Amino acid sequence: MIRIIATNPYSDQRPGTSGLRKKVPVFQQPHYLANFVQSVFDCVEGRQGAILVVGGDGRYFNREAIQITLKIAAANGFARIIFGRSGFLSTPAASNVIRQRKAIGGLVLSASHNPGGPDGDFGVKFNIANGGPAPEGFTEAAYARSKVIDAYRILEAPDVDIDSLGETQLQDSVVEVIDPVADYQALMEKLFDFDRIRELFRGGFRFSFDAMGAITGPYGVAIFEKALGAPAGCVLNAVPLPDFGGHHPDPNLVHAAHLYNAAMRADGPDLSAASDGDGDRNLIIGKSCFVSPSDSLAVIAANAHLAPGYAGGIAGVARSMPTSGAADRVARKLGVNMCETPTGWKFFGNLLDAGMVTICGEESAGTGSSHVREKDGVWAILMWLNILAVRRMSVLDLMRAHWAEYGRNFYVRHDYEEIDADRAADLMKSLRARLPALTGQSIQGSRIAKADEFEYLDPVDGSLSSNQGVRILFEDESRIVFRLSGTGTVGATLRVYLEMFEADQSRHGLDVSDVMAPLAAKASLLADIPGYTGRSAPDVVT
Ligand code: G16
Repeated sequence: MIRIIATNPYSDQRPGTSGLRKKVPVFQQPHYLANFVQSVFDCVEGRQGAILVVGGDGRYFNREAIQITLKIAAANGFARIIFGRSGFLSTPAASNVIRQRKAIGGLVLSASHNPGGPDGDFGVKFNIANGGPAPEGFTEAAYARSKVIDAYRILEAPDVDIDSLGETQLQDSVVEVIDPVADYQALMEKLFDFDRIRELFRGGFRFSFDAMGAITGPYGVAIFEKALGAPAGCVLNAVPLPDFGGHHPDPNLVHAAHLYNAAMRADGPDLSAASDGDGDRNLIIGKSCFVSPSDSLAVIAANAHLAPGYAGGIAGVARSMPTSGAADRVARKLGVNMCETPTGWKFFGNLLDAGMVTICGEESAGTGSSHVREKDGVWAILMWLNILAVRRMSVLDLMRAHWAEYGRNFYVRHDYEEIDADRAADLMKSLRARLPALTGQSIQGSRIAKADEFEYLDPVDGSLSSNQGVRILFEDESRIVFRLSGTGTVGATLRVYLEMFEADQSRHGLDVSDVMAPLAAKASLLADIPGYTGRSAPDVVT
């Protein structure tokens, strides 16, 4: 029986860079999740009789959230609701199912790389029919709806068995539980040369993949160990846990420091990799060589043709504005399109749909392609394995060769986390106010060629996104970008992105932090970071 439940709106349900993210206790407030899910559904035109996919990373509160979501979806007229067994379906796998099953869209129950557990984070994100994150117009409409919602529809029914494959009837809807890995694995087998990668492993290639107690464990075991023959046990933390085993499932040099340390040893793995909570991010570290996400994007763009799925070449490359310009150099040489978008995977969707680009990437450990409409951690790792299986050289030698050919974009990101939100806003405001005067000024001996705030005019749908980060561009091609994160749940996170181009090959092996230190000092001075944040050093350096 469908029940209409009266509710009061919450005022804080505005989605950020990637959906609505809050602490678990916030989502556990009466009707909080239901309000948001109904607000989203109210904005989905044509939902009657349509197919809906529900993804999730198995984090704490997922099992309860799935039951609520299924019952609201059934009461809102969806004919079929598809989700992964036990609620597990990585974000890229959900994107694939949406596309393959011609769903109208999907809800992904995840707060991505944010920590989980009773005091951790939870999140909900809506993806549209192309499999990608809903554009800003949609998320703003859902937010507007959430501010006035006074009732939601929900089925009064016993809980659905989410742990057994198969179909069940939920009033007029069919609920279908699928194997979360099978369709995704089939797609990967089409894109990459599994035989060649198997040969690489047979030859003794040493590989380590940390699923961080999150969603990619089952994908890693099925694909790397079982299908490709990587040694059993090379997938670490392979069982998805509600609190990720206490790990912070963010594959960066802080939260995956153990991988980095192992990779720097003489007997370290040839390739170490990791993914995040919901499986869309990736970390790539070769023996004695960390590969920054920006460099990884460039290497993938330059070598994608070595994988069967991309043998015909790529149409173009897109990157978020704060990502380094390393990929631009590759695109220029290949003579393909290069697009620069704001931070957030949702901005790539139109470009991919229009066939303007094939490969996309972000400095925030996200890389992907036109195979789905999300960034894809396991895909990126398979792409690296495929490239290494063909080129038969170490990651370090591959990077050296790449830099020798294109020059090196030294790059680092400094994060100041959980700072006071008002002070962070003041810092950005003060920077913005000084932008017109900064052009032409010198700071510690470097002249500023241009200072502006990035805005993006979508070439496909003509939508304009403003206030997407402050850029300080120097005459020597180095660059500082300041931006506030849109994915945190406590206070504000200031991100400072530093980039410097070096053409001289004899300097390509220099230590990144040494090279970037002068630029970091300029950033600190320009924005008065210590004054506004009370911090003398960043919390996370990636
Ligand atoms: C999300 C988005 C990404 C974005 C990242 C960083 O990643 O999907 O496109 O680059 O946030 O956002 P911010 O700098 O605003 O924190 P994820 O993995 O959290 O979904």
